[in-house]
Amino acid sequence: MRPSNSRRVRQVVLVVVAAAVLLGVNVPPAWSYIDEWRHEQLINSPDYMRQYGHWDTIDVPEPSRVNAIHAALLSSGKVLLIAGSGNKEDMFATRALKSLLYDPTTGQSRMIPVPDDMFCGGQTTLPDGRLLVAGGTQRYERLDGAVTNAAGTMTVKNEDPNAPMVLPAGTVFVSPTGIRYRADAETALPPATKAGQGRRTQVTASEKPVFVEAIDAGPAAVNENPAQYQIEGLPSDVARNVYGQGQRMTLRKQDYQGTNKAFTFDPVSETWTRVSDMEFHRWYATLTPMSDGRVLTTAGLDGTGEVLNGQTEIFDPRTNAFVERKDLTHYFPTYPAIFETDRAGRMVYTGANAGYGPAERGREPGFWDTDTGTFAPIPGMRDPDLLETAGSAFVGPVNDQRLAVVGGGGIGESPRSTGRIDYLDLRDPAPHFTPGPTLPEGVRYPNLVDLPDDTMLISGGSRDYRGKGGTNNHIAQLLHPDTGQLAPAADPAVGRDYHTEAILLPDGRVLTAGSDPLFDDEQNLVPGTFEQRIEIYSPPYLFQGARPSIADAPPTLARDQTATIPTPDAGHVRSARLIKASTATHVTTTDMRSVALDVGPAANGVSVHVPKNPALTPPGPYMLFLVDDRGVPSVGRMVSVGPGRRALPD
Ligand SMILES: [Cu+2]
Repeated sequence: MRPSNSRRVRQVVLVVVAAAVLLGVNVPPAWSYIDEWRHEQLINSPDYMRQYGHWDTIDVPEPSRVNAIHAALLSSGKVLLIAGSGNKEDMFATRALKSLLYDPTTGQSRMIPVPDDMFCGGQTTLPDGRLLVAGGTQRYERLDGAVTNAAGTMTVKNEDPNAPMVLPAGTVFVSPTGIRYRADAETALPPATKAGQGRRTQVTASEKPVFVEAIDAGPAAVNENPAQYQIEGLPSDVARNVYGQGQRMTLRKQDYQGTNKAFTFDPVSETWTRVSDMEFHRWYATLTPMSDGRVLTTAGLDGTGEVLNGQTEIFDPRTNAFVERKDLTHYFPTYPAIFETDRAGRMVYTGANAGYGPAERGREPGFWDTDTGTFAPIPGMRDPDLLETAGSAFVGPVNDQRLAVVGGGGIGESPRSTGRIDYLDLRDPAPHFTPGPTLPEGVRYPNLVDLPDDTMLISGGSRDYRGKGGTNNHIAQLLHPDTGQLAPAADPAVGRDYHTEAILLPDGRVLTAGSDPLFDDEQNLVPGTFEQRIEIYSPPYLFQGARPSIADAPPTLARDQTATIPTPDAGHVRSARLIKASTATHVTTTDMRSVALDVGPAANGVSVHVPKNPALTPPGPYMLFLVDDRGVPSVGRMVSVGPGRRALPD
């Protein structure tokens, strides 16, 4: 293995210090100065940057600092960093909910309030370029010992087959002994369902869970037994049909709760719009774009803090609504890494996930067929118990159908992590994981970014849970898909553990943001500070001299279309890539993909051909890159690709 950058620097410094000792210079005070000076000299030298690239730290001015939990590249070329409450309960309480629009070409930024707490929601880009964010935080967790009022899940039932029922947030449920509990969210119940005829008619009540909390503090409101609860204020004829069933009301730890709200962000008007609610409340949901333009919505914690039991729904951008798919019931932990394969409707779950769920359920990687609902496990993963907080992504062009699973850690607050990289070749007749290289350090929360030269940047992360014990990995690597091997990249200055993200910019650089350490010191005594600096990586290809250029590009490209791309550098262009404008959060970047286009000659430029298979190119905004014979990419041009197999209107 090659020495890390810091080791290379130390070697240089050793030589300098040895010389200083010979000359009788006072070494100890000189050491740190020489070390730092030599380091700066080295990492800013042209030779170094040509080989390892370069990082630039951006200290965003105070009014524009956010706790970046989510990042998305928009079709405008700007980056939206979403904080919501930013994992700060005081911000949640005062509804100081933020997003920051950052323009990487000018460095300008603008704060845009968000209409609800999108902290830890799911996200993806829609075919028309809007960003969809679904779910987020309805309520912060309460740890053991911090719970003052007994609380629990109320299953609200509606036995009336003729009328839906909406119970507003704040609805009060009364126990058989007269204790009052208040619901923290609205409950919308459809009518009950009827089956059969006449006297054989069977009515099945509709039901929805809602979290309720005793109005009075103290143990008197604890009730460990199931009971039926009346709803305060309902007329008696309605109360016959609508009531609550509580399992137990306790003072135990309460997990985060998800919202059912969903919003889109329009990159043109730069405004948020509420769309229809999800069928389920979700915190830590995964949104996977599908080849037909719809969005598969899976997993999360529900409105009572429980892991969803496999309920799946699909968002349709034509109706702006979610519809449950009752036939899709596979159980996943939160933020499961689910990608669409090159067969429309056939999903692959790499086993990577982030957050919540039992050790024994939903952890196994597999193919999930959304046409049949079946799930087929994929064997061969190394360190299968270290997949929480792992990263996964298509590596190289998506046409090659090869995924990499990178790093990860044990479940929950486990100190264990791995540097394992395993590959999965979906083209194999019997797909199975095969061993790839190992990172120099174990890593949770690695940021993975596909670059236009087909390498993948792996950066950031920490060895222990949320950077505990000062374990942030200050290293970066470039994974080469042709050899399957790693090469060291320059070291980032900023450490990034939990709540971090990275995305490719149209100019070929990579923006990294966020990091939410549990502690700021190695002794784990000082509470952690959210990292608000942005750091941008310029890969080695930006230090090789002139870049090929794109003189013009069509605003849209269709599947199976051949288009001429005018360029003065046609003689040197070797490849063309469409890289999807992706979103990133919690190691779950399900919409990142690079599509290889066939390149041919054309007058005053090159011709490019878009693959016919829609499952390779889900509709939406992409960056078009021309790449020359040295692996140097042009600046990316934003183009819209689509529509899917079920055509979407303009
Ligand atoms: Cu989170």
